[in-house]
Amino acid sequence: MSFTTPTPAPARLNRSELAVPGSRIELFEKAAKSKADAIFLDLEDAVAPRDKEQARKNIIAAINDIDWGDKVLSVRINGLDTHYMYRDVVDVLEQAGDRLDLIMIPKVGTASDIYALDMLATQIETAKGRKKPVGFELIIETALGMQNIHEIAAASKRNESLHFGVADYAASTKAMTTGIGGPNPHYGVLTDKNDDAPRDYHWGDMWHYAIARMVVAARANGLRPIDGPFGDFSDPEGYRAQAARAMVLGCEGKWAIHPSQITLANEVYSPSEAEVTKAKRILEAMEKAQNEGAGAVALDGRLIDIASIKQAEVMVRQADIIAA
Ligand code: 1VU
Ligand code: GLV
Ligand code: MG
Repeated sequence: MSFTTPTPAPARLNRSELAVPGSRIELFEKAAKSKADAIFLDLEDAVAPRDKEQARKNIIAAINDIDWGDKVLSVRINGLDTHYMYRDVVDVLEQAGDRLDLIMIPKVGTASDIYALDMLATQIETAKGRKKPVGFELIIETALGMQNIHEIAAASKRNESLHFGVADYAASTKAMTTGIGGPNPHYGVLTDKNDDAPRDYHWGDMWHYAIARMVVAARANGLRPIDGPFGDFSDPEGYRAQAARAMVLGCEGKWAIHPSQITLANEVYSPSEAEVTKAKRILEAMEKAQNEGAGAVALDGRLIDIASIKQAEVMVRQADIIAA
């Protein structure tokens, strides 16, 4: 290991994160009663400009009045390039009580964006005597943000998670696609015409680089990487596949833009009983091996060694957090 050890963000269950427009108050109670691990009440792109001020008031009242149970509760503020942002932060932090856990910051471009918000949040918390420092969840959804992701991830002790905002990212990088997440038929490879086998077209995952880069930046700084939206809420299989491929890369959860996606995310991001049993067998086998002075042994015809302990612990720890 390096002499530098990332400090982990507070451990929170973040398998599903439900997006709830701040202008639709009729959804708030339903969201609070849902099975989502986390909720963000939105002031940004799901709210039309004429509704922004009312949405802010709705959200403050909802944070104070609704029983959110043990959910992680967040507010997505407007971007730093808008005049809404300062009042989002000031009003929400001054008027919403300590039930608020996080502020979600969209379209983060540079570490200075986070510095500025940290300063503002710190001043408000000090002035108002807020007991619980608010954490930050950061959406990486622009080319600039993706370029500066490592500095952004390290920019504040308030940072808890990085989120991949696939829709804005596609727009920012001028990707020729109008879907929100998911594959595109033009992103694939055709097997070579000189090969003897019949030609075959393989779809690829056009978001692989972005998600893998986000996972590295998040983990190197002790943050949770979270996959963003999948717009086609009439396609549960598509959602499940997108969630699963981000999960195996290291993401801890995915947004739900519709209640039907919550259970799918919770299922995909909960290790199965078989996976947990296998991980526990690895830990037992390695404990035995180490007691006998061995570093590497065979289990079911496969190599396991000291790295396998750490891999298995990831699985068991997630199962423990879910069970708690
Ligand atoms: O069965 P009921 O009538 O009691 O309830 C409906 C509906 O009210 C409810 N519901 C929700 N509850 C809580 N949170 C939600 N976000 C939510 N959405 C719906 O579920 C029941 C079934 O709803 P539906 O199928 O009739 O859905 P609607 O036509 O009402 O709404 C669909 C949309 C997609 C518009 C709605 O789900 C929504 O607004 N989702 C969140 C959108 C959002 O926040 N977007 C920003 C994040 S994504 C991004 O920034 C980039 C793309
Ligand atoms: C989320 O905000 C997105 O742009 O996908
Ligand atoms: Mg966005």
